[in-house]
Amino acid sequence: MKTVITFGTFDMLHVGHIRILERAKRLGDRLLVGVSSDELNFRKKQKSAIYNEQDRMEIIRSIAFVDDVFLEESLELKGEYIKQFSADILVMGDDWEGRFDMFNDLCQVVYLPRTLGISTTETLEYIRVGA
Ligand code: C2G
Repeated sequence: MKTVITFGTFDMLHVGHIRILERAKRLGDRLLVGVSSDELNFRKKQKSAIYNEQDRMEIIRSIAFVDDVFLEESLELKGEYIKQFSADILVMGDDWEGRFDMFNDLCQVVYLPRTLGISTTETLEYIRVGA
């Protein structure tokens, strides 16, 4: 039984999010998703997510190939989460390429290519100012 773990904000869920979760699940048997807390998200991006952490977790939990969801409270706790959930593989988007290589001694670290042409930031910008 191989456990895959991944992390993200997953605000305003879009197909890029779905595709990375689907590919992550295919690498193992069980997919756990750490959804970043509102506080962590604000610290990381200096702006609030549109959907709060409870709603973002509820949405991710409802995805058929997601087995469980937990709140990611700090970027620095990744190693603890990997150990706590006995994860075999850490999956991150390639926008984080190289940033989590230090966890290679705890589990396999895999960076998957992002889906091009879609992001929550660009969608919000489009809604705000138009094309
Ligand atoms: N993603 C993707 N394609 C996109 C947009 C996002 O594959 N077009 C992936 C990202 O690479 C990430 C996941 O979807 O792996 C979640 O993306 P975000 O919500 O932007 O999460 P992020 O802010 O990168 O949070 O601890 C790490 C952070 O919590 C990751």
